[in-house]
Amino acid sequence: MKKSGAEIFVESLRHEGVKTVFGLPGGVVLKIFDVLCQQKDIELVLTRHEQAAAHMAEGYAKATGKAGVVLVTSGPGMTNIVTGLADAYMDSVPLVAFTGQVSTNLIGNDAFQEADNVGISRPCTKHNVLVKNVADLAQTIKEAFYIATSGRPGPVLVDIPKDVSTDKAEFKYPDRVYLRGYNPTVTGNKHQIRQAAEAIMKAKKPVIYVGGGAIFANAADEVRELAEITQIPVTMTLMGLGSFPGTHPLSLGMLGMHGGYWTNMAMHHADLLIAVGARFDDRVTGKLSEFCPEARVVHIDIDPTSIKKTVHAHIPIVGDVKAVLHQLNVMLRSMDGNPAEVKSQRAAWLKQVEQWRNEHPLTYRQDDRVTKPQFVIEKLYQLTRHEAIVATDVGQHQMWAAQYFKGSKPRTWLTSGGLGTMGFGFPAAIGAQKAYPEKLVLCITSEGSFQMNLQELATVAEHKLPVKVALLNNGFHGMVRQWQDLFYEGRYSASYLGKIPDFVKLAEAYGILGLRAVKPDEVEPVIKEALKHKGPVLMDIHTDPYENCYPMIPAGGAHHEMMLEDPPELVNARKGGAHKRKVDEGEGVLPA
Ligand SMILES: Cc1ncc(C[n+]2csc(CCOP(=O)(O)OP(=O)(O)O)c2C)c(N)n1
Repeated sequence: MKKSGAEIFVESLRHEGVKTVFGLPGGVVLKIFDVLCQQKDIELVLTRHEQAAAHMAEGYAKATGKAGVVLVTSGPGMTNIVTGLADAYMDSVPLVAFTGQVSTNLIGNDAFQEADNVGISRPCTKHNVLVKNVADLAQTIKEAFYIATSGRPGPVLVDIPKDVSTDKAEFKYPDRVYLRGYNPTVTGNKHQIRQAAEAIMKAKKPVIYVGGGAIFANAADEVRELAEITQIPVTMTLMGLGSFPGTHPLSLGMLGMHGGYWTNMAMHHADLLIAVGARFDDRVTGKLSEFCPEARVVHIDIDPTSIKKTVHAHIPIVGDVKAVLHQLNVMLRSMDGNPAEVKSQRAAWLKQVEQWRNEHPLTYRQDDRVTKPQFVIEKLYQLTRHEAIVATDVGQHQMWAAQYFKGSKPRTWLTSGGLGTMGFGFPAAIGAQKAYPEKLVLCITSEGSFQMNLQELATVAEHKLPVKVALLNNGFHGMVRQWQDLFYEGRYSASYLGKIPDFVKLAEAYGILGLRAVKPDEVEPVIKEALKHKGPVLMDIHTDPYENCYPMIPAGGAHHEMMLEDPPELVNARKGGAHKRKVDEGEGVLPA
């Protein structure tokens, strides 16, 4: 029996095991929404803004490893997901976005709510396609899921014209995909893996540098095995956090612009860098010409175009990170049966790293008047017993969370790395909570980012999703204010957020619990109460408006050129300069 395009759509999603779709309806997708509401296998989460639907799907995908699914209408529905697509593209998140399109006979006519969805999304999708005939729909959906989740994952957009959703065709879901020219390499080249193993055995000061690719490849066990058998310390990118336990003695935590002093020093002095599913982003490398000046580089990545893109790889290995690390570990074990010997070889290097860590650990000064943001993150970390899935927004709070929330498991750290999208955190947390209703999901955000998608308070309320939002309220676009203090003589151009809503009342307006902590001694009781509460909670936690995030590699600086605290000019300026005036005028000082 023939089925309509809308029925084929739903059947195809069923075949892909899709349980949740995030979206918002409109004229050209009404038929699809109509079929969706008449079945029970796939739940539709109605979001209040399409951008949030895309970030929810990202959160879902990052937490589960499965493709997140988005369904929106043509025109503004599609343009509203562009940020989510670009975000997913930069962070290699598997996403399948279905967009409605005007009927095929109207395409190109500037029809009502027409947009060139394929053209607009081309630079920010791994693949995109306009379905012109209902007979192609099932095959296209099969390919979309395959492309989104295989190789280096990424977003795929499928554009479905209105008539394609209503036309009928025989339905048969394909059981395999063959795409000429798309065949990701899985197994690594043995010769290159042997070279890498030999380099590791010779190295005196090696560092393993892990990116988000290790998480998508489910390679955490292999990373740990590599580190432990070779006793090589491990640093992670912002996207790689969780791929190696942050509390492990060999963990160096995050590297790069706001990485640890000891971490960046280890990078600067390393003689061998083993890059695993990482892409040498500029926030990681700092000044390229002085990046790891003494190191030979082994670069393992599924995406050949990532290799040698910015940093020369002496030993490039293309392949699935999990498969390659397994091969490498087997080879290393066969080369060296005595880990204790390796340990003694590494002792001097590990001692040096420890010395750097002791010289300049992460620090902040908490008094009993103003709450330091780092203190809040530490409290959240302790009181959630390190068990939470954490989604963050973008800004200072994100960097402090990366520094102080030492994740131990992959897929429990959801953040926007490549695009740095404010507004990502709250919907991403909702997506993760939808995937794991029973788990503790925490959103660490700040008033700037939160206000970019706060309408989704309605979604958590409606679906009774118990997301705990910790909003570190410093009254500023804090990261912007930090740069203005450091590099623009304290001229706070558009960083001060004058009119901030009463977040407790806002939460209550949506029917959820709102809590406030103004003083440091109120922080712990508020977090405890939030964690005890069964439903969603919005915690408005007032933090020091003028705290800066360190260490920091200033733009254009190298790993060994970190700023560790406010420079004297800033301290002095705060006493009498422009910065002081801003404080005197009451800017950024939150009401008690
Ligand atoms: C959508 C978007 N717009 C602008 C920026 C630039 N930006 C980066 S951090 C930041 C301030 C973030 O403020 P807030 O969310 O309050 O976090 P805080 O730095 O105070 O912790 C801005 C505006 C961005 N990253 N994303």
